[in-house]
Amino acid sequence: MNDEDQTIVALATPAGEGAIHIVRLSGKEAARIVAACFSPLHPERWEKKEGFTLHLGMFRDGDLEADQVLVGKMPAPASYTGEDVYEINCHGGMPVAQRVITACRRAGAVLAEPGEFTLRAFLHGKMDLVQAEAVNDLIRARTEMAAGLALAQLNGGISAEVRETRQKILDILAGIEAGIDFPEEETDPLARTELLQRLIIAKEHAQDLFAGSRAGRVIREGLATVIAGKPNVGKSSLLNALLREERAIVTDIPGTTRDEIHEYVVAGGILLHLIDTAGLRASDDPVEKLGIERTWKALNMADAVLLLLDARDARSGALAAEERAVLAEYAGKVIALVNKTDLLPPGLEEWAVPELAEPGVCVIPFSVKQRRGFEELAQELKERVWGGEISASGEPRLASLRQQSAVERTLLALEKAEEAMQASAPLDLISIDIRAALEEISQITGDAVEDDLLERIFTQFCIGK
Ligand SMILES: Nc1nc2c(ncn2[C@@H]2O[C@H](COP(=O)(O)OP(=O)(O)O)[C@@H](O)[C@H]2O)c(=O)[nH]1
Ligand SMILES: [Mg+2]
Repeated sequence: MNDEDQTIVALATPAGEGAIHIVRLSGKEAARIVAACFSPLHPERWEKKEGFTLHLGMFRDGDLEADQVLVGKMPAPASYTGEDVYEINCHGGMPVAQRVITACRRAGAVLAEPGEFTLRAFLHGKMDLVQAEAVNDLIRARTEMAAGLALAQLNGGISAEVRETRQKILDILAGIEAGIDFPEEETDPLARTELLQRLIIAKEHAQDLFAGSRAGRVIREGLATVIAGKPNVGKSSLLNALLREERAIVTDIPGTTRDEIHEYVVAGGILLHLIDTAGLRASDDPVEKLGIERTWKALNMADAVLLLLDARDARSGALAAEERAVLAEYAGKVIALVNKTDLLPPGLEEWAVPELAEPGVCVIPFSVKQRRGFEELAQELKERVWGGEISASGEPRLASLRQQSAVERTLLALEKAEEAMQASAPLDLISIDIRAALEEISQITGDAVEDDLLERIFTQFCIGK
């Protein structure tokens, strides 16, 4: 990232041709740079120095007329970044935008790095880290729901909840430190009971945040849904049917799909991140073997596994070792789709396979060919994600992996502290866990962060944001 003293400039609109382009400028020198390049049509209005106004005029790069532009003026500290910000609306061709940017650079601005405007907003206290991430999520949202969630985060509701939990942890820490400083209280059982109660309340708050973040991640990133099964059971056919396009190659030759295919689709209001995989079987083909290794890795990472079985095998009880292994190892994530039921003699639908009859395994009779079972599948996925109903998209929750991991680590530290407290451990030992919880939760909103974390977050942004 650039030095904070520097004034940054970037194209805020997508590169290409359109009605207008917007060039953004932010920093200490922004006013001077614009003054050097911009000749307003109505100088008397421009000179009034009123913020949040638009001014027509000519933008110049030295003697060259760069473009006729509309300049938006947003002075510090009420601007997006908290610095003086100017937005130059120019005509929407790349050479025109390029001229405006060049003019700004010649007058002293430097090109912004991805996310640098939002980083400055964070550094100037205009928003916390959850809100900053929400800006990027809003831009990248693939579904209405994801956009709704990002907007809810941007409004700061979830940040307030995180801060409330953080405050509770701080209070406990203060209570414990008092106990350490005044050892007569250390032995006071009343004080310990009180601390334990407060600890349990803080833990419950963290639990709620964590539970919410799971659904949040699904909304934001999609439910990682791996389609697995033996070669030729119809995995790629299912992917194509869900996408309603011929995305993956489907043949009756076993072992056609060797590499993973990733696609996104909305089913039952849920964003599915679909992963079609190489069929599971013992193979001597080195390429297919690599593919199969990837399948197992994908299964480990999956939120849900659609295990496709061939209805004819499922009736005869002849499951392959690989199918049994998936059922056994990923029982909690598996939805068994017994495919090609169209090939069964009519009226035959009980599954002879004991593993499939076990409670907890969801089995759906299916036929990609006849589009049978898709409704039931969507219903089951909804059930798993929301417990049946789609929750209001506007409800604020944590969502990114970063936020989810931090709240999980907070929770673990609080659980450890609770255990230690129950076991009557000395207060100074317990305080170590409470401190760890405090550090973790402070990372979420950015009340305490390391620079490399900021770097990691903001480099994922677009330039100009
Ligand atoms: N009869 C019938 N054939 C199917 C069904 N689903 C897939 N197939 C066929 O099964 C063969 C293998 O399908 P494919 O999707 O390539 O299987 P994959 O190896 O698991 O990806 C193809 O010839 C498909 O047309 C189904 O529901 N019924
Ligand atoms: Mg395939």
